[in-house]
Amino acid sequence: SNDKAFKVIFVLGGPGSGKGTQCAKIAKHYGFTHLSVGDLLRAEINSGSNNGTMIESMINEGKIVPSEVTIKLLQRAMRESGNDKFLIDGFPRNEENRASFENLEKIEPEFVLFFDCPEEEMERRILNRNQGRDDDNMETIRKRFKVFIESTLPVIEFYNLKGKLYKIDACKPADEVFEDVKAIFSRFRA
Ligand code: UP5
Ligand code: MG
Repeated sequence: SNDKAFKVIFVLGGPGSGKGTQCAKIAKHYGFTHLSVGDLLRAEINSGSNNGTMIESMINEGKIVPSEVTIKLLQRAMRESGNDKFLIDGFPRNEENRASFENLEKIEPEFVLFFDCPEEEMERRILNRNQGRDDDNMETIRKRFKVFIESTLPVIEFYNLKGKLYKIDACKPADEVFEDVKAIFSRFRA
């Protein structure tokens, strides 16, 4: 837990919906620290950590890594950033992630962005990305889509019912998507 008044925004959306792309723009424009939990997990694999092999096999199966692991990585990154406002990209991915983060950190998100994009477009984007990600193959992509629908959509619906969800059409060009993002952030400027 923490005693500082951290501001957290969760950024959700299917695989390849453009979370990372939009978070980079938001971070730059509004001074948030962008924490992609997928990137933190990949860094953990590359660091040769004890958990590396487990994390790697879960990512290759499109499965959700237990929140004991992801929340520790998030806590460390938040502490090391020195910032007090965070875009948490790709987390919480299931109900267990959501409840654990809330219980441990005693933080609720300010709001939640949902980048909504059809699967055909997400698939096209992932297959064109060419960044050498081990999970960017058709077999794993299908598993990632399935896990998103089964586990992450219910979290998105949870925040929708709380009135905290902002759904954005992510199918447009990235700059147009960012215009819609800015319209949402402008309502929350203190
Ligand atoms: N692109 C972006 N926006 C575009 C636009 N508007 N028009 C056209 N092209 C656009 O974008 C994907 C590609 O599309 C890029 O080439 C981009 O240029 C282009 P990107 O911004 O990278 O999309 P993003 O949503 O970030 O896609 P990503 O593949 O990173 O999403 P995933 O949710 O699949 O991946 P993540 O890294 O978050 O997680 C990977 C795995 O880690 C998970 O499957 C899971 O196994 C594990 N994980 C956990 O277990 N727990 C966690 O909490 C998080 C991850
Ligand atoms: Mg990403």
